[in-house]
Amino acid sequence: MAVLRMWRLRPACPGLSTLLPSRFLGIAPWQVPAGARFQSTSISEADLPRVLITGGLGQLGVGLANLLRRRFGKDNVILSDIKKPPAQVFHSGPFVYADILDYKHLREIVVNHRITWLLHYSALLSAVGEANVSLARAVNVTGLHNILDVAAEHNLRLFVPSTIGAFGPTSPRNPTPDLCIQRPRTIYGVSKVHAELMGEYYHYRYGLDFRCLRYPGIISADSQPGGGTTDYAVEIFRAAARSGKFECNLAAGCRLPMMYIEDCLRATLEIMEAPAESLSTRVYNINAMSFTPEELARELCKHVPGFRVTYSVDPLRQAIADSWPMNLDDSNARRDWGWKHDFDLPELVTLMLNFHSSNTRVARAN
Ligand code: VAH
Repeated sequence: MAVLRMWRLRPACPGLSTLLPSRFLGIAPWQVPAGARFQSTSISEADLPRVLITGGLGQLGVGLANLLRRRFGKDNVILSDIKKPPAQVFHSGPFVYADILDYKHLREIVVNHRITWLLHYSALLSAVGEANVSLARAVNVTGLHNILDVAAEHNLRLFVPSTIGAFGPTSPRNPTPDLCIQRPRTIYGVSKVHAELMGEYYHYRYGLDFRCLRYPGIISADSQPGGGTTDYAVEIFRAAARSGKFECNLAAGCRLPMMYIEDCLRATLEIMEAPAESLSTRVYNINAMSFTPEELARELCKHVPGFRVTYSVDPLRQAIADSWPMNLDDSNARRDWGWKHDFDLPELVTLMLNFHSSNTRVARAN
């Protein structure tokens, strides 16, 4: 059934007549006192955000929940997904079922848990999105619309991650600035450009506190990637620790921006806590390092002598990667809210191999 978005007249401010979806039924964002500003210093109990993370069982959700729970208290951060959580996730803090395609249920969660911040990670990534375009459109576009509406209705501070995938073959690639042509060639990239534009629209039209970072490929040790084009850069470390060889599905010279997960999660918390007046825009690039598979393999060989990489290029992933930036210009983020990365390629390789080597030793011992 097509959702009929009836809009109802509500004055946003003198002279500006603004329409709101009748399904809001709630109070308009501007009628709710602006959310407390969360400084990176001590926060009073009353100012602690009540956080909901959607898509919480993906590559970033659990790590993000752990970081925010350390900052704001375990019970103030609710992880959600449509899948059952592993036991250790379930016992690490509040977890709820949340289907972003079920708008009414989303509203119930926001109201029942007194949510004030929403970090929205439900999405199909680049490669899996191309394999199921209709599902990617539903989750990444219709799901986002539900998130925007519930955030505007309840005056939430909303974070939606964007990606290097929001750029395309006609974007400048090295470096890629915050503002430039964006004509991505994947449903993932198109949906993320849509998310950026819709988030900005809701910000300027309804006062929604929307914040967005364009992530590079994120490299994590204790969580799996979600079916993207940069997944090789996660999988190669486990292979190096376990077998000493790896078959790479991108070309040896394919340069992409990458970031260690700790930098990514810290940047997300920092943008969420940044004073609104420090933000010159609502969508920022963040950058850390940029490497090719052969550069990564060379760094790995310093730790794993004899490590061998063979190449079996996946045409789909290679075509996507060839349309993406090689480096992001993140000067606006560094100027506006003090963003800076901590991990470069040598530190990344050391950290990732230490994790996988210790896990491999444990696996062999058992
Ligand atoms: C993907 N890992 O490859 C994701 C990410 C920067 C890329 O969005 O689709």
